Amino acid sequence: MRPIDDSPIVRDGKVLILAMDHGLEHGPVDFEPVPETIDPSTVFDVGTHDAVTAMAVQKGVAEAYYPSYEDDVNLLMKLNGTSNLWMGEPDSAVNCSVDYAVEECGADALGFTLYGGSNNEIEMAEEFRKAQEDARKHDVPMVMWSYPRGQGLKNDRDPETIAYAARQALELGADVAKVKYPGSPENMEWAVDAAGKVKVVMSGGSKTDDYAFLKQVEGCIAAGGKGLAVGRNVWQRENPREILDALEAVIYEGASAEEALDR
Ligand code: FBP
Repeated sequence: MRPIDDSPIVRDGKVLILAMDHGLEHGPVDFEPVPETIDPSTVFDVGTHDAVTAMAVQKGVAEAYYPSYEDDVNLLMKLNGTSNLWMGEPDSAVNCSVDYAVEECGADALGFTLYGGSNNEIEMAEEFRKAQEDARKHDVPMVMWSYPRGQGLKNDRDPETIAYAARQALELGADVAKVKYPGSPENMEWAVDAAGKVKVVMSGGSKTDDYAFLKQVEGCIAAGGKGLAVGRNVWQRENPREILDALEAVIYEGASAEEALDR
């Protein structure tokens, strides 16, 4: 198995995934703040920034747009996903096979959502087992969107819950765990420890101001987190390249939020 640090989606041990699966997960409403982003090419253009190590998209977007970007962007194919129209207990349909993602679409990495704590967790974990083993056969890394949620869960950002989410990624064989930021560097450190050798990255979340966002990323890196998987906090900005410049400084150069904004 190729070490994760040798994967094209890793730069100096760190990862910055630009996610654009929101059209499926949330609907077109997420593109309204910057209407040009309704065109996936606009976001792929942003994904050519050096700070971005991979773009996470669903199969349909990959098929239609990635061929124009394969020289400049690494593809992280999201294998499952659900629309916001689904009103049942959290679940995520498997929309793409590993073989199709790697062999037909040229994926450099794979992504899979697990809703731990959902009544559908058992089926989702079984689906993940197949995807993870297929990923190993192709020697491509697997990123788990590890998002506990569902009937039994009161607070999906509780530090213990986030640490459990990070640990689930290790136990089930992911290479990278994408978790919600649990509120402080200390809490993040517990999640990082729980994940062992798995790289823990924080989820971007809804758009906040530059300083608040960069401060969280700084806290994540200080806690041993390995980067970020972000969507709205980048492409809902009028100048997404500016925030990527700042993220590059914080994630790869260890700059503080203040230093990154002063540059
Ligand atoms: P954001 O940085 O915009 O939160 O995107 C990260 C992400 O995980 C996307 O891949 C996904 O579409 C979205 O968040 C799901 O968010 P949630 O399930 O919390 O609504």
